[in-house]
Amino acid sequence: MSQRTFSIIKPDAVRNNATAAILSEIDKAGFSIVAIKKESITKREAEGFYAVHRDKPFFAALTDFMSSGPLVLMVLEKDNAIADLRKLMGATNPANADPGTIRKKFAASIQENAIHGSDAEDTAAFEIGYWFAGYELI
Ligand code: 3AN
Repeated sequence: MSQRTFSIIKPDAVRNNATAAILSEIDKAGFSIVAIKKESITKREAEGFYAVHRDKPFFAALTDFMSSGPLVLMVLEKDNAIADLRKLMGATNPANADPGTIRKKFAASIQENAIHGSDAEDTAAFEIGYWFAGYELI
């Protein structure tokens, strides 16, 4: 069944001029782009987005990184979108990511790992609503 997920091309990948290459991987994997925007986000916006991680030791560094430069926010759609995007992304730590995955190809470290994808239906709904208004998703 057709499903939506939320994704970010993170500041490291945008800085490395990998945006178009990552969009091409997403396209080849059969996703359609429902909405897309390039933005610089504030530290406070990053903290709200990653609130589930607020007690983790990497929270301050992660939110500094996510607010360090422009990123690309996207809503993607296909059958089984949430699980399929996670597969295409590869493991959180690129050192453990399978060959051919986006993180294997484009990520440098567990923090600067090129792409975000929602991990479940409830988080996808929260994340889409956090960054996009209803009128942007028609
Ligand atoms: P994923 O992005 O694979 O769902 P999460 O949700 O566990 O991974 O972590 C969210 C983000 O936090 C990761 N994408 C990564 O940028 C960062 N992160 C996760 N674990 C670590 C860690 N041990 N050290 C530094 N940053 C981390």
